[in-house]
Amino acid sequence: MTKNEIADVLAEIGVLMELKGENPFKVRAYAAGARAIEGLENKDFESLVSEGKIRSVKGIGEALAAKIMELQATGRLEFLDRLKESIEPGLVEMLKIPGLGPKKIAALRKELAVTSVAELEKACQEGGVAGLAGFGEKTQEKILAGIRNREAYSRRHLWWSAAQVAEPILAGLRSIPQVRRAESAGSLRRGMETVGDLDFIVAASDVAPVVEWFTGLAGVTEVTARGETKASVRLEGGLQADLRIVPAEQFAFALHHFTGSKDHNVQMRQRALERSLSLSEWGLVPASGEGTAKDKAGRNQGMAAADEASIFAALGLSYIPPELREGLGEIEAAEKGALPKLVELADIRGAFHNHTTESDGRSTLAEMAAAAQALGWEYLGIADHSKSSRQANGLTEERLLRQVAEIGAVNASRRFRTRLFSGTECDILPDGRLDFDDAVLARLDYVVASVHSAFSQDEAAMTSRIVKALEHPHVTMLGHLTGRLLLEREAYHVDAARVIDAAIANGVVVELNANPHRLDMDWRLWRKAAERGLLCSINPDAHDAPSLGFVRAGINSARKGWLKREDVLNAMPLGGIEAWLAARRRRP
Ligand code: DGT
Ligand code: CA
Ligand code: CA
Ligand code: ZN
Repeated sequence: MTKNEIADVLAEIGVLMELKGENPFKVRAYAAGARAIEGLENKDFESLVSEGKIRSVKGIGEALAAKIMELQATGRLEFLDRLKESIEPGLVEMLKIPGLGPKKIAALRKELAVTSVAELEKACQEGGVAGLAGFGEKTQEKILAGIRNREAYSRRHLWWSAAQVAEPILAGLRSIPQVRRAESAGSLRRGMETVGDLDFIVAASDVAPVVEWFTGLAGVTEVTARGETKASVRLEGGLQADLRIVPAEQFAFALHHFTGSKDHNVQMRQRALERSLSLSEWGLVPASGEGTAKDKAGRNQGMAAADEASIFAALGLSYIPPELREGLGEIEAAEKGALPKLVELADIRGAFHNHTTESDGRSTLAEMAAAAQALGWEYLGIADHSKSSRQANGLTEERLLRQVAEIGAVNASRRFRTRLFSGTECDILPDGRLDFDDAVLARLDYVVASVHSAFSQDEAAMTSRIVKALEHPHVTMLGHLTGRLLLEREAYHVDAARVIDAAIANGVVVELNANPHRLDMDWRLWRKAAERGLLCSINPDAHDAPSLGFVRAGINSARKGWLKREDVLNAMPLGGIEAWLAARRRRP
């Protein structure tokens, strides 16, 4: 097991023990132990373990050391298995309800004897939760809302996790000898932030082996449909996948149809009708059908299309990338040849919102820099949390300035080809002030300002709080505009239009947080905002080195928001960025 996987297990033990209401000192020891090993470089961790010296790390006692060794050696932990068996699964499920931590759940179990989400819902409806110490009416309402949202959330999946499931299936389909072409379609291909189900379109010379392979996939828990040319399966984790197999000459039409969106398809079909043509998943044929050749199945023989571009061309349109197919004006733009040249992953030259082990990240500064260099990035901005974010181990002024010095030294050493910038993810305090003084902020290359507290403020208070921060001369960009966590937590109340106005007026960049759980600011707001001059920074908000790759999810949303390379700050080369940051700091 890797260092971070082991840290996850220790943290999980801490949560489960707290859930059981066990000794707070023991609970804290596991949380602290997890943090302590996260703070080590991978190679140091590995040598400490192999030399049996992990106890020498501050915060790792005898009991933890033994567990770490067992995990490292066997990849399992008997203690954890037994701990899990001793807890009702319903209690663990409750952890996913916003506002419910292990402590509160333990109290609910003790006072009301609830052990399942259904029992908890009933207790809330009967008003029993509001009466408990530390709960109250508001918390009770929030729990109920959380339980209701959970049902809607459970029907969809994050794009990122869906893509991870889809990729090996697609590769597998393509490796079947009878398969000529295979693509994923649907919302996954359109780069939607969440995905209902997977859609695969396959052109094959023989259908049976493809259906056989697909329904027999490892991870299939149920075959929900099996037909001559299609199949649907449910996969572990609840994701459903649809497969459609078509003759090669229909492939482009089927791919276009099942990519959607529905609105886009309706408009495309309408456009075809205006040209006396009929567009469907089968093909493009004369609408009337009078006097046209028929195929073996009696359908009108239509045009051939080797690819989707030919379908668009047949309707007088330039090629519309899948991300734009939402029925939001892409067809009109394609008709005029006015589609934007969308930003691409390869345009990204660096990123600004990233954490290290100094706050709540799990990779050190050097590990982050090495990962950025491996991606070929010209620069990497470090923006650890600020002091008010205590839950995230936010930096004090002293620690921040020490980090600035360290970053300066790393840059001077030329150890990495990637240039590091020192920043902060500075809390916007509930009254709109920043968490650091001007004198400290002035020492940084840039400042990301974010809301991490007082989420329940009303819209007016939250909006003026954020606007006030944007008016601060040291603020370079706004972090995650709404604080939403996709399929987990609703956005806080904020007037996005007013915030966008303020950002434009003050020359502040707004982040497109590319963490797959956030994708915030939402793509639906970007097109208009960018047209009005708002600059976007696609920020992975990485808490470990591999998560720099989250920019890929951010690119999906940026493209859905019609953004071009010029709209994206971190598509600028290093020289441009240095000049831009310097100009930004000189501004009155
Ligand atoms: P999802 O799965 O909810 O995230 O969203 P999609 O877009 O993947 O929807 P899905 O899987 O139900 O269907 C895939 C595509 O097939 C959809 O985007 C458009 C097309 N499609 C499905 N049903 C209809 C329909 O009733 N009318 C039209 N015009 N297109 C449809
Ligand atoms: Ca779908
Ligand atoms: Ca589907
Ligand atoms: Zn943040």
